[in-house]
Amino acid sequence: MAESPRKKARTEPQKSDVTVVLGAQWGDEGKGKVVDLLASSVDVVCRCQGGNNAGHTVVVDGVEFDFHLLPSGIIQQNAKSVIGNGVVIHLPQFFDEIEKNEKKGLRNWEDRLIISDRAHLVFDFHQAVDGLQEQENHQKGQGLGTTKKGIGPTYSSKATRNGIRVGDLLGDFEKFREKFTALVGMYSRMFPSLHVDIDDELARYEKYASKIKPLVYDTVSFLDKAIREGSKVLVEGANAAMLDIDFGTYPYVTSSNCTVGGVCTGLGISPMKITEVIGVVKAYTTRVGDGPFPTELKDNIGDLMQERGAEIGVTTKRKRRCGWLDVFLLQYTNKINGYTALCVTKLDILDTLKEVKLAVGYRLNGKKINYMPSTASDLSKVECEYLTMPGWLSSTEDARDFADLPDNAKNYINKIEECVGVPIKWIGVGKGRESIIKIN
Ligand code: 2SA
Ligand code: GDP
Ligand code: MG
Repeated sequence: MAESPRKKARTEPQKSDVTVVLGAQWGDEGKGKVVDLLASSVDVVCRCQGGNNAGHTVVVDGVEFDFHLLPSGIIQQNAKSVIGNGVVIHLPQFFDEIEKNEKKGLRNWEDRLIISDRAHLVFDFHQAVDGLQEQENHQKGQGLGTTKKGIGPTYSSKATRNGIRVGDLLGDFEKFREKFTALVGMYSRMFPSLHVDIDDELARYEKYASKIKPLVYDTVSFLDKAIREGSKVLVEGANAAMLDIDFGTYPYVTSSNCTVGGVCTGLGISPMKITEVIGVVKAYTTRVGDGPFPTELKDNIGDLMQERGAEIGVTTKRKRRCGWLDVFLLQYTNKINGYTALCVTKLDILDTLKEVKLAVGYRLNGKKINYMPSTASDLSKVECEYLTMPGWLSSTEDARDFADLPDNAKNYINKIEECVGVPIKWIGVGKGRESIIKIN
């Protein structure tokens, strides 16, 4: 007797192939490079949250591409790129980014890129408000050090339900005009110094509407179909776990969920479909912007990391703060993200250090703690317990196999793996696509 379709549906799990790449620290771990590496064998690459605050670098044949809103996989001819509903889009800067990358050789992107009709729009006034809020906060000594890309104000508009989505721009333009005018009105009341030329902006957006129309899709159905048909999907997280609006160092965070939950809400895919979660870990720690940073080094070792690592913000050109690798923090972000593998990047930057340190525990008010403090004030008081290991004082740049690494570098990697309890599958030893060790 033939099996009943109901029983079949219950007993046969749907196969899927969805790999997620997430920042495990405070961002800039090298996610762009990891996505580029994996994208050569996938069918779809997606961005699920954040906006053009992100800066993801990919170096191909000596040419450096920096992506902000575009998924880093856009340079792969074989894959479709998706900007999901959880992303916030500033259209003028989106088109600038495309133009800039076209000059570097990006071709036929329009055949490969689709954008969710549910994604929210960032307007110039959101960016202006971001700047004004930062200015006010700085005066009170409470600046967050945002990128001023309008991320916080746009996600606020989304949460207060008067945000404007891509679909609104493509629908009845009169309704768009009404919503836009109402939103400007609200912000002008809050910030009297804000000036918006509404007619000018609307004329600009009427043009953007026709430019963007061919790219806009119901990405939920697109991804559902792709996954059902067996496509390999890669999701590129932006920012990182410690900048997550819920789990990061609030309020010194961005305004989206940069942990694994943001993948489901930002693309409309079930958690059951996610098959791999790759945590990208820089071999030391960096943070750009304000907020607590327990392993920060304000000495010549921190300067060395900043200089050798060229630790400069891809979006704002700010110097990144640097410090030792914090495995206590990685254990925390692993609780949230459930990494199936780690990629450790920028090991080469530590090549010249006599000794290297790992923060393996936290003390608060003299007592050992086994949790990540939820307040910025407690986290700023934490004292780290360090494990000191000898450095390797030789170049790792040409290593392409784990066996090629100096013993002390192997020990460092093994210790990270042991402390976090997740296999390290890749080690970055240079900027270029080829500068990576794969561990099977
Ligand atoms: P925002 O602009 O509201 O998201 O800022 C809030 C906090 O989030 C931090 N943030 C970042 N941290 C690391 N990298 C980011 N992208 C750029 C890069 C940053 C840059 O790749 O280098 O160029 O400065 C990024 N975006 C946001 C931000 O510093 C605030 O602490
Ligand atoms: P993302 O935001 O996580 O994509 O990272 P960013 O692009 O903001 O910053 C990472 C920087 O490190 C970029 O300049 C990369 O080119 C560079 N990078 C990535 N992996 C490595 C590595 O293994 N070694 C070195 N030296 N640089 C790397
Ligand atoms: Mg970055």
